[in-house]
Amino acid sequence: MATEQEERGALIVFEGLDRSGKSTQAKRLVEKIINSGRMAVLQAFPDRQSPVGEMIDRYLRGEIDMDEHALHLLFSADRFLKKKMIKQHIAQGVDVVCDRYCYSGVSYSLAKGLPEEWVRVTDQGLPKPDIVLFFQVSPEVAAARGGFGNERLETAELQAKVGKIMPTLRDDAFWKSVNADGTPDAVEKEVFQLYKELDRSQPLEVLEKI
Ligand code: DGP
Repeated sequence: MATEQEERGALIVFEGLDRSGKSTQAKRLVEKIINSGRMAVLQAFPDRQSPVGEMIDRYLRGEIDMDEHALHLLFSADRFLKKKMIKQHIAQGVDVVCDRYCYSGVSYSLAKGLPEEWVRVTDQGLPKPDIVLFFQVSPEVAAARGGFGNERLETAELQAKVGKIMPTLRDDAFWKSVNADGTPDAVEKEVFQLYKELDRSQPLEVLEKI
């Protein structure tokens, strides 16, 4: 009798603006996957607990200053340092759910005025997401969800720029828009429906262009 081939895990990325609800929904998805009998892990970027992420965290909280190019590379390095973990989990059938990925990296750095060609290459070679769930929230709903936090990049001006840039990175082959204006339960349902439609029949790919 032929042995049953185990399905690989999937790489699922949540992207969107601050206050779009993506962190809450990324956590909910992991719980829902686990409750449905699969294994899943959550990976937030930046990973503020890692040595590289700790430097980013200190910058974001205003404790240290940093050259913008160096900061961009640290964000990319933070993601590359998780490449092995992501690939191993996926090979073992574990889904990896990322709260932000390289699309935040490119959008924020472009919003700050770094050179486009350079910004777009530093994450090439990362595992390619099977799906990017792009959280779209209307300005009115975002405003009703409260003010920005106190961190360095949480200004209305920068967020507005990021909001214009991020949708331009869209790749219709694997980006899906999520209406993030809905109730948490409605958004959770929409996300899980998209999750269930994932195609795991091909091997995990490498991100060759952003
Ligand atoms: P979060 O922990 O999700 O609130 O993200 C921290 C802040 O860092 C947030 O303002 C967005 C920003 N950010 C996330 N990823 C990147 C990145 O790769 N590059 C840059 N420049 N900023 C990022």
